[in-house]
Amino acid sequence: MELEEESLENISNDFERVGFGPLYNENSSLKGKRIKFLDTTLREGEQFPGCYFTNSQRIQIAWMLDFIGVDAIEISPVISSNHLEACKKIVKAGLNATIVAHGRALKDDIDKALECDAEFVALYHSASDTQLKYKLRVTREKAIERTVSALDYAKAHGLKARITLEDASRADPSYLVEFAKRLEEAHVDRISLPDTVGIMTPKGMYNLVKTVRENVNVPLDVHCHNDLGLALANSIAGLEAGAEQVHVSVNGLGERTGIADLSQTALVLKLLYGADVRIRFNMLFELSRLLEEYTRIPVPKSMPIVGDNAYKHKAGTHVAAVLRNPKTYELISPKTVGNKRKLVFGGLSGKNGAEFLLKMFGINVPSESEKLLSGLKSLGIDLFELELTDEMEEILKKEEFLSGMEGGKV
Ligand code: HCA
Ligand code: CU
Repeated sequence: MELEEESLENISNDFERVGFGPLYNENSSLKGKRIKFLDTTLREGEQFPGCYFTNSQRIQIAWMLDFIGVDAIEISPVISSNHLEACKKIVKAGLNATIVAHGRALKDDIDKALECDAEFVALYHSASDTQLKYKLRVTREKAIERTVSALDYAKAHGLKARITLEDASRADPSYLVEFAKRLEEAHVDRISLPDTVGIMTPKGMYNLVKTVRENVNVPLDVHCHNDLGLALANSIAGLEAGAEQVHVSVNGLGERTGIADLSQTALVLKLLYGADVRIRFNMLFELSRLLEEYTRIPVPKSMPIVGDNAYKHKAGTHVAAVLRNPKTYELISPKTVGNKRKLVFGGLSGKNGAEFLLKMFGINVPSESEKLLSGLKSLGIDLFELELTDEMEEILKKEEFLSGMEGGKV
């Protein structure tokens, strides 16, 4: 029997999976709304300490991101001649995703984007007094003038332009609105509102985006840092307030503790909010591992969705339940995102797990499984783990495990 691949559509309509949970989730403005993804692994991601790429890796990553379905890929051509070369090659590759050349709101950086033939630039300029005073040593008015003149220069050269109001979350709201209005007058194409130091609560991020949204009619991006672990929640809140593009990176890579992770953002938006997310979910695991290999930065086992533990079951009661029907402890099938289901055997194993192990060796004697179980318990460690391949799950069904499954779907 063919094992069906579950789509996320099926899962959100699968009552056994979602149960009554959705009753508690308020109806969101994101339901059915198309959310755009800008992946900045090649720009923000490379700012993760220890992360750097070769140019062939950069190009390979861009191809993968494009295949996975992100709307925009951000890269900075201004960092080095290698980055410039990579940006040129990625623009030339003719991907579906828009290539966004990131740099400062300076003529020189815009010239680099032009040299790459990029169609879209993203120019950042600080908006908080702290950064204006200590980082740039400019007045508020000078900051607006500079940015508008960089924007004029970019537009005069036929570029589409996003302006990032860096450190937006710490900026004076009235100044932030004034800045955004001046950019709108100068025909900016998008404005990015970053929580640069990760100080927002979800409600705060909602209010920040809403404030700007109510004052300018320009598409907004959200870019949330994870310093306190709220990057994902804050990004979603910003989208609920009307931003329509979210910045993500693979494995959440980025400066310090990084930004919202691509897999988590995509899955939460699709599964929990019912948003229109055009990402190939079944490639997420592979993409995450590709980045782990290139960066040599390990993906934590506990990482949601793509982590090694995401679909691994250990306690005896859990293993027993999963062996009957994985829906008991899994909110999606690991296959949906390209990950694998695993079982741990050792000190926390139970009767069903021990029976299962022996059955695999053709031993179907209850007293033997009791011996095995007491052996495992006296060892008291996690002895080994087993990955449940499709073939193994077929065998399991013949052996009357997974008996709670309907239609062979796991
Ligand atoms: C940076 C700052 C930035 C910009 C975000 C953006 C931030 O490292 O250049 O361009 O949308 O977090 O403010 O990453
Ligand atoms: Cu950032």
